[in-house]
Amino acid sequence: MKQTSIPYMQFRGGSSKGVYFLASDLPKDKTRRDQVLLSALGRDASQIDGLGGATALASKAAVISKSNTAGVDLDYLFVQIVVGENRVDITPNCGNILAGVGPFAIEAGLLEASDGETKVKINMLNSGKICELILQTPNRMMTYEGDTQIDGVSGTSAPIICNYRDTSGSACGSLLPTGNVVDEVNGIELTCIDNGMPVVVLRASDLNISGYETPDELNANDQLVQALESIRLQIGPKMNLGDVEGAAVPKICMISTPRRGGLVNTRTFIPYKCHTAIGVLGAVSVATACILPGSVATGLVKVGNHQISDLVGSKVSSTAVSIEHPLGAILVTLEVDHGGILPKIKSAGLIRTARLLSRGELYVS
Ligand code: NQM
Repeated sequence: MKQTSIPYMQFRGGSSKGVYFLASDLPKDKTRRDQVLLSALGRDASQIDGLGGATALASKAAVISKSNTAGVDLDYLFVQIVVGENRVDITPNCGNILAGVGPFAIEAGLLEASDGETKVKINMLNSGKICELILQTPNRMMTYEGDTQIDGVSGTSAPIICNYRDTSGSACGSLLPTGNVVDEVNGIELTCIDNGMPVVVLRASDLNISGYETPDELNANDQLVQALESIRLQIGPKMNLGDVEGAAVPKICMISTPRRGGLVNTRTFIPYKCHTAIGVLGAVSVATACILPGSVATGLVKVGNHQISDLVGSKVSSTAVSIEHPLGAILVTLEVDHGGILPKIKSAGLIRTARLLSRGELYVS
């Protein structure tokens, strides 16, 4: 079989792993591009014939180019290779893979690094939203070494600061895609939100679980998995996502009271298996749901440490909230404008790390 080689790099981005390409190294035609990505990562559930890791978190690709948009450095398309289904999904974005986009651009010579720190503005093509990354670049070189630890990744690395601007309605068109703060499906109350990632937030106790189970325990709970999928299929079209059977969104997040001083505790299905932690933009959306007056989080979130209640009535304020997940927590800094009827998240900041794992020629048939 004749093979074609394509330059690539593989990065750990946050708590995910992906294969990164220059857009100019892939076919322009979208159908052919997707076929190349499927061959590159693997078409079947084992992904034995590609670089994918046979889990949703390691079956991801990024396609990157210089941006033509004024004031923006890069365009980034996130591609989820749906494990075992021989197809891709470009509806959702991925904030973990995004963390590797700046390092990739420097390594690939698309961007020049400054001495010390380099700021990179990225247009996220999946949502049309902007994120600014701040990278550590001593002596104008990308460095991966540092003291920052993120839950879900062993060891420490250089921090990558990710500042998302106005992420609301990234895939659904509005922050509250159903038009309601609370909806009900199968007798269960939900808050459907899209602040960077479409997520259905519901109380773990309403599904007869504690919310502190391990992801493996939840994945093995057939009754729960079926209940979540039934809710997702019914609410997906009402979130402007059309028929969501087989789709990567909406994610579905079960919340409970925090146990480690955070804002809330989470278990998130992404959407067919429980995340070992939580996605970046998923966490931003869940944090937003938790500070919406009247959401399903009312009474569950721990405002004490974070003074969320102090924000109400103020104009713009910045607050750091910690979202607990199975492997620890993720800290999200929200800049909130409380001037309107609903709080508006002006920006969300997070710290991630990334590491170049390999680079070279990837062969596809
Ligand atoms: O929400 C998992 C991940 C993600 C996506 C997912 C992500 C995000 O952990 O921005 O990062 O929810 O599918 O990489």
